[in-house]
Parts: sequence; C-alpha cells; structure tokens
Amino acid sequence: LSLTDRTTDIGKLISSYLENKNNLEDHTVHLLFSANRWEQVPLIKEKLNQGITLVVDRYAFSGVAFTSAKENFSMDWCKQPDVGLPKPDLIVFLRLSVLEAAQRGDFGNERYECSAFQEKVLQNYQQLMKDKTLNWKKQIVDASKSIEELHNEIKSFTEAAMQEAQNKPIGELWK
Ligand code: 2DT
Ligand code: MG
Repeated sequence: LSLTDRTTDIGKLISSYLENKNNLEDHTVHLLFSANRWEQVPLIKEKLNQGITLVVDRYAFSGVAFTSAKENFSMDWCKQPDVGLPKPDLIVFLRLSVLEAAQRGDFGNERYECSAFQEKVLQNYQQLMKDKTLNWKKQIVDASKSIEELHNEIKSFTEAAMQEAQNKPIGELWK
C-alpha cells in the first residue's frame, strides 16, 4: 500500500504540488497529506481486521519529517493531524545517502528533492526515532543494497513483528 495515494482527489492535488505544477500554502499541504492518509483509514482497518499485513511506504513520519524541515513548523504541530491513525507494529528506516539518492533516476525533478532539504529531513527522522512509544527497528537498514537483498533482510525481522501483532488490537499513533 502506498501512502501517498496520488489517485484520489486529494492525492491529485498533492501530486501536482510535488511536481511543481501548483503552489499550496505550507500548512495547507501538510493537512492535505494527512487527509490523504485519513481517507485510507477505513480500508486499512478493513484489511488489518481480515488478518492482512500491510506494508506502508512513508506514512505520518514523512509528514512530520518533511513539513518540520520548513521554517517555523514545530514537530509537535506537525504531528497533531495524524494523532490517532492506525499505529504501525514495526517501523523500518531505510537509509540512503543524499549523494546516492541523487544518483537514482529522476532525483531532483520533484519538490523537496534537493540535498540541503533532505539533510534537514534526515535530522527530523532521527528525532522521531527516539520515540520509545513506537517500535522503530533499532538497526537502520542500508538501502543501497539490491532489491533482493533488502527484501530478504527486511523479511527476516518482520516475521516476528507480524506474529506478535496477530492478537493485538490496532493501536493509535501518538496518542
Ligand atoms: P513519494 O516519493 O513517496 O511519492 O513522496 N511527503 C510525503 C510529505 O511532505 N508529507 C507526507 O505526509 C508524505 C507522505 C516526501 C513524495 C514526497 O512527499 C513528501 C517526498
Ligand atoms: Mg518520490
């Protein structure tokens, strides 16, 4: 499951913002990213209640890390719209240096894809990872490996988390 879902009405607004085709006020776009998650919560809950494991890209952590990299946005303010979202059972940070990311296809075409901003975002992630109420995978994963290697590595430690989550109710994020 990909969050951001760029196909909904809200997702399309976000997508053109990221492609620099429109401009949105900073608070507004932050709230739209959050709304884009909330609109998927019924589906997320339905799947989880069917016993389906969801692998979600980015989620609220990117919301906070990216917006609070802008001037005059506190991390606390950035978290509020996402308070109460389904809480992940495990969060994995995949680390790629800005240099390597820049060498990958298409880097630089979208908003936020510039090195100085990405460094600020990284610092915000490091701040978010200190939160002991969340199950961050302690070891940061080196994302420069091949897809196959990454798949195997991530699979090796997610199976335990999946087992553990099986009989637990869905938690609430940052609440
Ligand atoms: P993708 O490359 O994954 O499509 O992300 N972003 C993402 C935010 O600023 N706030 C959010 O809540 C989320 C989920 C990160 C495109 C860019 O959107 C940023 C990169
Ligand atoms: Mg992208």
